[in-house]
Amino acid sequence: MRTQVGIVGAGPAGLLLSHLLHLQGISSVIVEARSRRYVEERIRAGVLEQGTVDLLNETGVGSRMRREGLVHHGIELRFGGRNHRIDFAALTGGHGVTVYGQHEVVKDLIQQRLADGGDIRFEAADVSVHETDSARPKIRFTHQGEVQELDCDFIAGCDGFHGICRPSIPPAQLKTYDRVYPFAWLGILAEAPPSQDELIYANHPDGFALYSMRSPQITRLYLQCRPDEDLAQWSDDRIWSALHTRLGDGAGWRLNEGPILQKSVTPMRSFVTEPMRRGRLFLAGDAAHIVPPTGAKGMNLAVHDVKVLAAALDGFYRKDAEQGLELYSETCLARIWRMQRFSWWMTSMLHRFDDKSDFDQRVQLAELEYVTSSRAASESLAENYVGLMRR
Ligand code: RFL
Ligand code: PHB
Repeated sequence: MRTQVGIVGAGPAGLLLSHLLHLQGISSVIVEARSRRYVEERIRAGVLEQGTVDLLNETGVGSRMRREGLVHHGIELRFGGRNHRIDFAALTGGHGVTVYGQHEVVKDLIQQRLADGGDIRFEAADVSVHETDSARPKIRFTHQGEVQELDCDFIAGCDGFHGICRPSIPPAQLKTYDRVYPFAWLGILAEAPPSQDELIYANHPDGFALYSMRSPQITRLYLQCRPDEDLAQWSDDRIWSALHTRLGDGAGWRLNEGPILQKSVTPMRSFVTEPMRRGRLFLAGDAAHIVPPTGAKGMNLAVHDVKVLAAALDGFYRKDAEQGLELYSETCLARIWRMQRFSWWMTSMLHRFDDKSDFDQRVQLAELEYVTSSRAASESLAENYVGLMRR
C-alpha cells in the first residue's frame, strides 16, 4: 500500500490534516487504534477559538458547528463568593469563542473524509513506524487480521500523548519539558439544561470548579480532585453537593441538576517536545505537547499544528520547497509556548495548591482581584483566551 502522507491517529489533528491535504490534492491514509464509535463518543474539549472556527468553516466542515455551536463573548470568574465577568467582546474588539464539543468536530470530519473517499483504518493493532530518516518511511499495522505495510513520503504522528510516534524517536534527539500538577479534574456530563449562558471558572477554598455546557440540554462540569482519585468515592450526591458549594455566588445562583451520563478523571500536566520533527516524521497535537485544560487550548493548538503542516506539505509538493517543513517545528512552538504560559497561568491562578503557604494563597487572590479590576490585566486574559496572537 502506498500514500503520500501516512497519518497515525484519528483525533482532531489527524482527521483535520487528512481533510486539508485532500483539499490540496495530496493523498493520505489514517491508521487509528480505536473504533469509529469510540473516537466519535470520546468526550473532551469544548471551546473553539475563532481561528479554529474560521478554518473549519473555510474548508467546508463547519455547517453543523454554525447551527449547533454556542458563541460566547465572555466568561465568569468566581472567587471570594463573588462573581466577575470578563467581557471578551469589549476587551478584544468583538471577538469570542464557540462552545462545540470536540467529539462533534471529530464526527463532522470523519463524515466529510468518508464522503470524499478518504481512507481511515479504524481498529488497527500493533501500529509502528519505520525508516523515518529515509525518503520512504513506513507504517506497519495489523488490520482485520492482516499485517499491512503503508509506504509513505511523510508520516504525521497525530496519535496523542500516549501514542507510538514520539517514543519512536531516540530520546537523545528530543528535549522534553514536563510539569505534572498535584491535582486532577473530575469531569461529568449531565443531562441538565445549562443554568446560564457563559462558562464559570471558580476558585474556592475546597478547590477549583468549572461550569460549561455542550448543548441546550447538556451541562459539562468539572471539580478539582486528587490525581489518584477513586471515582467510586464520588456518588452523584457528593458531586452535586461539591459543585453547588464551589460554584455558588452567595447571591442565589442555581445550578441545574440532572442524571449524570458520564464521569471521568483527567490528570493535569504541561508537556512540550522539541523539535516536533525527526527526518520525515512530524509530530502534531497532543503527540508533541500537552496543556492543562484550564485555558481550553489543547485542541486549538492541535488544529494550528496541522494547519502549518498542511501548508508546509503543500509547498513541498507544489513548489518542491522544503522551507515550510524545515520551519514547521519552530513556527508551531512559538504559539505552543505562548499557550503553555497561558494555560499554566490560568491553572496556577484558579486551583487550590495544598503545598502552598498562606502567603502564596493571598497572592493568588490578589492576582484574581487584579485580573478582574484592571482593564490591562483582563485584556491580557481575554486576548489569550480567544486566541489572538499579536506579536
Ligand atoms: P487525540 O485527540 O488524543 O487523538 C489521538 C488519536 O490517536 C489514536 N492513537 C493511536 N492510533 C494508532 N496507533 C496508536 N498506537 C495510537 N495511539 C493513540 C487515539 O485513539 C486517538 O484517536 O489527539 P489530538 O488529535 O492531538 O487532539 C488533541 C485534543 O484531543 C486535546 O488537546 C484536547 O482534548 C484538550 N482539551 C481541550 N482542548 C481545547 O482546545 N479546548 C478545551 O476546552 C479542552 N478541554 C481537553 C479539555 C482535554 C481534556 N481531557 C480529557 C484530556 C478538557 C479535558 C477534560
Ligand atoms: C469543556 O467544556 O469541556 C471545557 C471548557 C473550558 C475549559 C476546559 C474544558 O477550560
